[in-house]
Amino acid sequence: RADVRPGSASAPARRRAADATAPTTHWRLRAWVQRIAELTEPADVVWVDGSAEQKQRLVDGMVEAGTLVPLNPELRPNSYLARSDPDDVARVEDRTFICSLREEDAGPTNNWRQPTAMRAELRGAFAGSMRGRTMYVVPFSMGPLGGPISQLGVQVTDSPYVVVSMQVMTRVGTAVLDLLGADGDFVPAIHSVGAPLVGRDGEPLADVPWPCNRTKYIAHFPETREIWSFGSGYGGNALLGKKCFALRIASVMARDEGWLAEHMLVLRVTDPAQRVFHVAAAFPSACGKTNLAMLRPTLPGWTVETIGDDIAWMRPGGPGTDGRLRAINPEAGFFGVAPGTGPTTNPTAIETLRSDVIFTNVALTDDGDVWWEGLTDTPPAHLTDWRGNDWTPQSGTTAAHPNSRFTVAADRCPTIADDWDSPAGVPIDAILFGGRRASNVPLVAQARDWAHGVFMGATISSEQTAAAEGTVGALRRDPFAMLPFCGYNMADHWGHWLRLGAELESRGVPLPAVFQVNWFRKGEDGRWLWPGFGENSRVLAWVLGRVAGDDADAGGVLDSPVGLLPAVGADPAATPGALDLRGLDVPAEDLDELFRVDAASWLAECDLTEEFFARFGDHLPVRLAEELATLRTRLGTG
Ligand code: GTP
Ligand code: SPV
Ligand code: MN
Repeated sequence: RADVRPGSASAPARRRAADATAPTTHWRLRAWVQRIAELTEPADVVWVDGSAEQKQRLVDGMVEAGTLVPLNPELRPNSYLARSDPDDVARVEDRTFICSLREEDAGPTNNWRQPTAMRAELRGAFAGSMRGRTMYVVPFSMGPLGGPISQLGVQVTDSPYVVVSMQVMTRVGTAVLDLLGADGDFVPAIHSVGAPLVGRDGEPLADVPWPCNRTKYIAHFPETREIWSFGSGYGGNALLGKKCFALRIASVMARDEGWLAEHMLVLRVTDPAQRVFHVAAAFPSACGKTNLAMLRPTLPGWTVETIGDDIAWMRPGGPGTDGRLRAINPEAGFFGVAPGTGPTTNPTAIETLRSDVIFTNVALTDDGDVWWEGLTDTPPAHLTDWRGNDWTPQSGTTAAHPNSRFTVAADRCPTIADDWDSPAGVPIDAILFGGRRASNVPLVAQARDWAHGVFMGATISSEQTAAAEGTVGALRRDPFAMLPFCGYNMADHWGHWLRLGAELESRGVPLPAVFQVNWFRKGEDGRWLWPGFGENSRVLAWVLGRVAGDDADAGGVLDSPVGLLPAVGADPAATPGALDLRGLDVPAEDLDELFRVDAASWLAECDLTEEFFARFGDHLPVRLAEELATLRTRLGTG
């Protein structure tokens, strides 16, 4: 603990004090920590060693401060509830900035700020922002320690909630400093909740259980690979290893170095013949990644193991391998959506959440456990809601916030693969792109080739969810499910995918097969047409049958304008390539509707795609304009 109390020290003295306890010889890291301490003026500086003891001290302190409510240890051992400020409940996309040197490198879908101007603004916000608080220094690894696909970062933060969450979500502590050695590279990530406890004139300011600031900045400097986050303590705004590093900064690294950083789950499927496949899937926020990653197949004989639920880093295998794309999960925990998670929808998650969980913004039961919409069919008669108010089923509000979440270590998950943290990753056989679409998009369609697959990814649109501030339900383009997460020009991202595919193909390396899926199509009466969840195993089975080539020339596959569709209604035993619907109770007309391709609606969508593509000017890869033309031709015009 280094004492750097305000008023007690001049700037150089404060610097020296910040450095006094640094457990590393890494001079750049030490100098950076000193500079941030000088700017933010914390009362002291604590290096996070990753130990259980230090973590427990932080948890105890948060319980004392009212930030964490301990849950009933008999019902939910070693678990806590945090209630955030009601204005700090989700990612803030309109306050998320990509500060590349050139505006066109951020592209039309990111908020760009000129880096020098943004630095000046940030300095103003961060000046003295940690006064009276402890600044924690959190060295972390995204991916297994020392792995060939992994990357290191150091986050400073004045939020103990963030420190403890980072310890669940990433690998944190002294082992990372050992890897950094005296001069290793790391991504610097500065975080402050922006709520000092001492005013500019030295007057004390009151603390609250969830400090934050009305003004927020989630700023990224792609060229210098820095992250500055101010004003929020929530999720992707504050746990900087996650979206800020593992997607926005890592996507830039990946572009420069020939790999991929994607908003994707990764899972392993074993079929009844014991064949093993790996699938990566990109769905926008709150559109089903965690659920698919933890899927319990309803099809007999199939098993699914979880590797990751939110982010995948994929690289072509190096010398001595088959060269295929291999994926790791760079995280070490799940920050999952609570509402909708129940024993019938996601029993695996329910088991994962038995103990050792931090819940945020769910409801509290009278016996000290948690509840959220969808956990049980019938809500308890009385709850304390996510704002801390009395709640009954008559209240007319949700008891849990729609973006309430659980934070839990990956190894608590009963379906986690034994080798989920293998540094070399797993070879990817299939890639799925999905979204939340009440109409138009079929349950599943296969891309005819890689470029068509990239087109599918580039044209995803999805109804907006509560994972970010904004209008829930509004349809928007979310290419690759990366709209809020791509650290550079989105069209260049498509170009990067096309180039990587072409390069692998030219080396004779098999590419993953690409599919579009949609679990969320609705009937005219507004109900889901597809039961989803465990039944999605039927779609996985079809996808992997395609990958394995089981249906060659069997006629079970239909060549539609939007991609290859499974035959529906045929006997899958007699017709390989047909969708296996045995034992499923979905009316035939619903199945027809699930796969109906309405040419007029699709042509209207093509017009919107053309407008969307036009925003990217000459960054748009020609190949994607060609794919759009092909789609129009297949739909019957052009
Ligand atoms: P982020 O963590 O925000 O990236 O979300 P995610 O993509 O991991 O989504 P998640 O699996 O948490 O699901 C979000 C919501 O969609 C939850 O309320 C789920 O219950 C619901 N959901 C997931 N899969 C399905 C499905 O197959 N059908 C239906 N109807 N709902 C689903
Ligand atoms: C998402 O919004 O995609 C999430 C939650 O996974 S957050 O960590 O807040 O980004
Ligand atoms: Mn996500």
